[in-house]
Amino acid sequence: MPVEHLPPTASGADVAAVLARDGCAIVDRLVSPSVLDRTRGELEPYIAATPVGPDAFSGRRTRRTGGLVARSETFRDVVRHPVVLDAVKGILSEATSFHLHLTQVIAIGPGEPAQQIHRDQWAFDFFPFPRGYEVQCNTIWAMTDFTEANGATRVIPGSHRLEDRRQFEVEDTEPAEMEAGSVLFYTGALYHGAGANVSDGVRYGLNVTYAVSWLRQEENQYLSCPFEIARTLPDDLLRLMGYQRGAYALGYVDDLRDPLDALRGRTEVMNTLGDLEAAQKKIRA
Ligand SMILES: O=C(O)CCC(=O)C(=O)O
Ligand SMILES: [Fe+2]
Repeated sequence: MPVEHLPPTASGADVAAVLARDGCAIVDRLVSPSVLDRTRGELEPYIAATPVGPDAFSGRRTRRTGGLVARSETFRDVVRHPVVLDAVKGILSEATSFHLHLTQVIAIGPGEPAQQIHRDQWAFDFFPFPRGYEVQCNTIWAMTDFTEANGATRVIPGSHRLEDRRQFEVEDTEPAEMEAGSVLFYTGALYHGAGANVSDGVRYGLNVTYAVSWLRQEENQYLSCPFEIARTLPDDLLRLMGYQRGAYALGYVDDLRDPLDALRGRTEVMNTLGDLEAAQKKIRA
């Protein structure tokens, strides 16, 4: 079964519906490729300085460059694309809130073999989340065209419903081919992996993942983005990065202060009402 492609006019709810059904979806040309070219241009010195991976899973011919909120101004809009945020909210609807999990340019060099097929949510120490309960929503933006030859992500549509810890081969998967500017969504439960790059060019993907805010972030946003930069960022971006309480109280600072207030140097005690109401609703549900 191939990956479903949605037009650039799709809403976040449309994407979430396909994600719930298939575990993956592509939105074609959601942004102009020039936006991702600009992002890549801003990141180029960091990408050039990034060493290749230390093992087969990371990819010995693959560079993974992170810290993107701090390093690219254009990325700060990409990470908050409204269709993406609506889709993430839709698929992670069981949780009170979600946050950024990791930001990474994945540059797969020529000659890189295919990555092992896996679920990204195995990162949570292989905890067996209930089937159908999604905790993570991933995006990978095509900075260059994604073709089968250059290492387009390989996916198994519908596999988010399968049992855990399965082993699959590349032959069981489909390449998520898409034009630059398009974005592949896949949940943390979907079996997938980076494809082999048998072309002579580098495949650039922009991997931005989101998770429910009661799980620890894979990329530590508080340390990946220096405080001097964080203090200059808008509130909604900071909340997305984790400067907010997850659920009712997770992540508060000292005397029940909101993390954003703490970052901004404000001293008042947090207003708990909004989250308390949400928590009480869950108890009643
Ligand atoms: O780069 C890709 O296409 C996917 C990479 C991936 O799945 C991973 O590193 O977890
Ligand atoms: Fe993955």
